[in-house]
Amino acid sequence: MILIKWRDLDTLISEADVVLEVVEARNPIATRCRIVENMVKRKGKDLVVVLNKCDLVPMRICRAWVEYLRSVEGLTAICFSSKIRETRRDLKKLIKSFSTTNPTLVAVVGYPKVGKSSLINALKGKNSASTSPYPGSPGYTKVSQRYKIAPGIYLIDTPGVIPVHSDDIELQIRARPIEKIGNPVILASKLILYIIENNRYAFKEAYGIDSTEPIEILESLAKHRGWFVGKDKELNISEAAKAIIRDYLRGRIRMYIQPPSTGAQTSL
Ligand SMILES: Nc1nc2c(ncn2[C@@H]2O[C@H](COP(=O)(O)OP(=O)(O)OP(=O)(O)O)[C@@H](O)[C@H]2O)c(=O)[nH]1
Ligand SMILES: [Mg+2]
Repeated sequence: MILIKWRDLDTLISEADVVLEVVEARNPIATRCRIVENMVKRKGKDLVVVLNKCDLVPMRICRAWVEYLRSVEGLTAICFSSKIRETRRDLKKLIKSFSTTNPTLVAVVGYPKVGKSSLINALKGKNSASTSPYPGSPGYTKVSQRYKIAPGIYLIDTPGVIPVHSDDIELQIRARPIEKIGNPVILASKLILYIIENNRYAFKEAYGIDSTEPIEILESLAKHRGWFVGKDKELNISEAAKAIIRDYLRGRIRMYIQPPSTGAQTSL
């Protein structure tokens, strides 16, 4: 799977006038990339944190995140969803307010699968940049490319960035194609616990499984879907593990992190 090279990112940020850092509204802190933010700051460029996929989160939560990032970190942030017209209009307006040169180059950066290319398509009003649901699945972004979204305003789509030192769960599920994950059961078990910590009923809502035990959940899903392996027809929990990682990435398992000011439930 091709990711953006640090050298290319450095050049891109140097050339850009504004940088949009796309993060998941479901989990903004764990999907932001501080190395990129520091590069942007060092180069004196404008940074906008886009809390994307806000359709997967109650609007009040997304707004509270915007307020948290503004008041605690002094960052400009905005709620966005390629599915909500009002947010498309707001983001376009914000980008235009930063546009002091002609042309204005806006770099769109972030972890794999946070929705960078989808955002560009939504602002362009046309499916020009290719997109895909899972890391490295056909259609993911392999090279940086410019897209004109308004007269004199160009958004630059980029391949995903992965920080070197981090073993965060949000990163681990995005760092490689799902079929290449070495031990999907271990990774999915960690993901399940993380999801349950933030939404006790997530697996009941998604699959009707009333358990909080990772292995029980995996077994139950495999049984329900009829996934068995070997001549002994053992439950194929490895397949169930991959399905859960895919479903989380696709937003089919409801989970979001609360911003600290509204009563944090998790380590931020
Ligand atoms: N619910 C929801 N899903 C979204 C939104 N934006 C993007 N997605 C989904 O997120 C997945 C990833 O979207 P992409 O636009 O390919 O993400 P990307 O950041 O460009 O990914 P890479 O090019 O691999 O780095 C796709 O399945 C999109 O349909 C959104 O606003 N809401
Ligand atoms: Mg892309």
